[in-house]
Amino acid sequence: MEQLLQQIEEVKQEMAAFEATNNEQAEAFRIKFLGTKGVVKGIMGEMMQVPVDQKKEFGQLLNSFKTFAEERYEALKNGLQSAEEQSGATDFDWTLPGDATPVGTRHPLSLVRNQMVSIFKKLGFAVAEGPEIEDDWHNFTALNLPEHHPARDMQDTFYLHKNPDFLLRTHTSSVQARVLEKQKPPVRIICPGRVYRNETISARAHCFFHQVEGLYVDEHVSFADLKQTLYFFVQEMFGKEAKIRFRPSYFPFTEPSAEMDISCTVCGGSGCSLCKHTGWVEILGCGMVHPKMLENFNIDSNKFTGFAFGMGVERICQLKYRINDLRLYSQNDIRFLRQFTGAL
Ligand code: 2NM
Repeated sequence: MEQLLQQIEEVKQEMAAFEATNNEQAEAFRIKFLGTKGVVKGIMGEMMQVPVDQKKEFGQLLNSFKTFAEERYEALKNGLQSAEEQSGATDFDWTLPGDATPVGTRHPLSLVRNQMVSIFKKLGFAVAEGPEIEDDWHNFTALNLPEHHPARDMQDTFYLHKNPDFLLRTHTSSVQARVLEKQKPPVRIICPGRVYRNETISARAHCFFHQVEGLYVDEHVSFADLKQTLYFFVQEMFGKEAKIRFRPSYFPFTEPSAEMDISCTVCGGSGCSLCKHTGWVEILGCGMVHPKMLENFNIDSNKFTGFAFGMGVERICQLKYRINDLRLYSQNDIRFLRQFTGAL
């Protein structure tokens, strides 16, 4: 037993004196002392010779010996690491470019909607949002849509089966109704959002699309203000060369009402297939807010006037990027979406 104790002491001293200046030397320590045929294993094997009454004491001694060897090995490795850090000598090339994190691209409708919003913000419009599931009052009645107006038809509107007083909003005017309920004029808002109509899906129609509607109510708001606001929008969106024209139209919530065209974005007005050789393409509907609608919100229509407009984000996007099929917006075809990398 004495001999074994002495051997352990010697090995400990040898381990303590062991120096490693590189990985190979540390590995040599591991193989010599901790390897499967190493010194520590060998001494552990001596346990067999130990008399039964001393086994417990010796077992503890051998365990602490093994721990000593393991700790010494860890210390050698750590010493190498910190020496490496201090000298800066690593085999990692810090000049390599980083691994790029793959990111998606913004959806073209988001890009165009964001641009529309930022243009109207320059004119002092605030953004208002509201629910996509609406009630009849906010989507139709409050907006002066008469009881038997075709827009209310089951064919055009998605009603909730269980309670047909609820529906999927057919325009974001419902949000404007909610704002007028709470806020006294002056009101100057735009409402971007998704709207739903019961249409058969094709290249030119979808059961949902996106709108940006605007509303401005104050004293002395005129049709001239409407024209100038929309002209500013068109020049910012399509460039200074873009021209506009108004055609009389009809909407239940505005009187008078108009549709606005811009000079064709493809041919500039000389005539092509996009504008069907008219030189003009329609982009939005607008008008002066109907006095009956103002009165629905207890706004004195002798004191206050307002203008409103509504346009489709898909339509603006189509003209900007020459997209010819509405279904592309919702198919999530990566080949389509990737084309908008870096746009705007
Ligand atoms: C349009 C055309 C004309 C419109 C009306 C309103 C409001 F606030 F009075 F409810 N918002 N948007 C409007 C007017 C929308 O879209 C073709």
